[in-house]
Amino acid sequence: MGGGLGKLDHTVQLVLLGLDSAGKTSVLYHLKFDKFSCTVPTVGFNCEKIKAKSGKAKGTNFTIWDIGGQDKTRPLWKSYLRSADGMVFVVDSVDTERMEEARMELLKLVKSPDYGGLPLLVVANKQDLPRASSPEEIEKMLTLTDLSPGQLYHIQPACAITGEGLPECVDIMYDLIIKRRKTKSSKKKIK
Ligand code: G3D
Ligand code: MG
Repeated sequence: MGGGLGKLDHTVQLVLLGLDSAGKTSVLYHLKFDKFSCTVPTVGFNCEKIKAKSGKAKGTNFTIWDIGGQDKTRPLWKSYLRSADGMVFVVDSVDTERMEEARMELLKLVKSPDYGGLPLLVVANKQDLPRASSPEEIEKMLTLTDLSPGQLYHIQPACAITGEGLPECVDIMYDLIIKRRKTKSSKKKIK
């Protein structure tokens, strides 16, 4: 690893999670190919490697695992978390009916022993649709402010069709991972 605390010079491993049809695979393909690609419901998982092209993360390699969101794959989520540097949780900003289900899944993940305090980026996807809830509303619906005080998180509005908001996701995640690394290192020093 190396590289000091202000820069990441290893490949960053991210897991992309969320309910089925939230837009995870669309987000992944937009990050990879810079354009919208038709998706089919993910069976098993998709994995793509991307290199950040701009911002602070420029030049950093990311491996992103999109693990499907159907009920039967949910028990698999935890094992991917153990080797991850951060979690991206995608929500459909229009689907308020399933927001409670998304909240429960998210909390289950964050509170699981495998989570280990990973930085969390919530992508409020489908912001192009007229009835999309705002990131602030989604933050409330997902009760993100109730997470433990040490849990680093950020909520980012996005649209996986146009790609709006997605380049920022890479930079925000990068920042959160560095922040967490600094906190971990200062805790070690205090001990
Ligand atoms: P998933 O991988 O989380 O299951 P997908 O979700 O990426 O397969 O997307 C599910 C559906 O939502 C797809 O539509 C996809 O085109 C659509 N979608 C994804 N992101 C956005 C977005 O930002 N805006 C809008 N309007 N639609 C989006 P279909 O029709 O193929 O089911
Ligand atoms: Mg998918």
